[in-house]
Amino acid sequence: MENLKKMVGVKAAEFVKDGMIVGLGTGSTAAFFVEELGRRVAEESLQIVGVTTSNVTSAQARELGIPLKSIDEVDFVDVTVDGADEIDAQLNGIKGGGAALLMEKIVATYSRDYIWIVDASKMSETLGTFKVPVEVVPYGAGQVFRKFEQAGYAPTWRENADGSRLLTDMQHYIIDLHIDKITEPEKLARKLDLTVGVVEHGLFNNMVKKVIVGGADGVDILTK
Ligand code: ABF
Repeated sequence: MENLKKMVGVKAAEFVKDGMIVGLGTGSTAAFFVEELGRRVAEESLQIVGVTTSNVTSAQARELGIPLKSIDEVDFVDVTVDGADEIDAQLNGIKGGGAALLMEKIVATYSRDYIWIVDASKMSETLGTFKVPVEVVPYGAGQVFRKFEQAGYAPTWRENADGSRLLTDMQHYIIDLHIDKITEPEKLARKLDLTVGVVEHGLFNNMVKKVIVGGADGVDILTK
């Protein structure tokens, strides 16, 4: 599996040219992409500026000598490459398994090209195998949780290893929704967007432009 992740991470780096501003995603697959960029910065003097999507990615980029700017220090991002948790046949996706969905969606929003890199296990006909993370402000989060229970979304709190409630980089909670078949992800996204106290959610509908999938017989590039 690691070799598939490395394969798609290296493939995605081919879309990065000198002088680009690059959104650096989160997760183990995106880490291979960032590692490949670091190699090219060191060995080929690739000139880029990185915009990160989480504290974890920032730390990795700094270690690799990739110059970083915040999203507000650039006019736009040329290309963002990120992982995903589940992708359906329409290339809608669920992200946020790594609790970085808010910063990931912000950077993706200001990216001219937006690429997901996944191993083939992430591809589904319909979303729902993976939980839908919903980022909520702490004040009133209990009320939001109860609303989700009443809606039949089988919510659970995202927790740290010690059982305490996880706080995201932006100091919010995450409530994970367990909905078996999400046949209308845009309809669900609208409901979540209209729920007071919800900051953002892990449904990334109609956003990605390319999906690079690593499977047993090589790399596939799906385009939207
Ligand atoms: C991140 O990548 C998250 O949105 C998503 O949960 C994660 C997937 O990580 P991995 O590539 O390790 O499966 O962008």
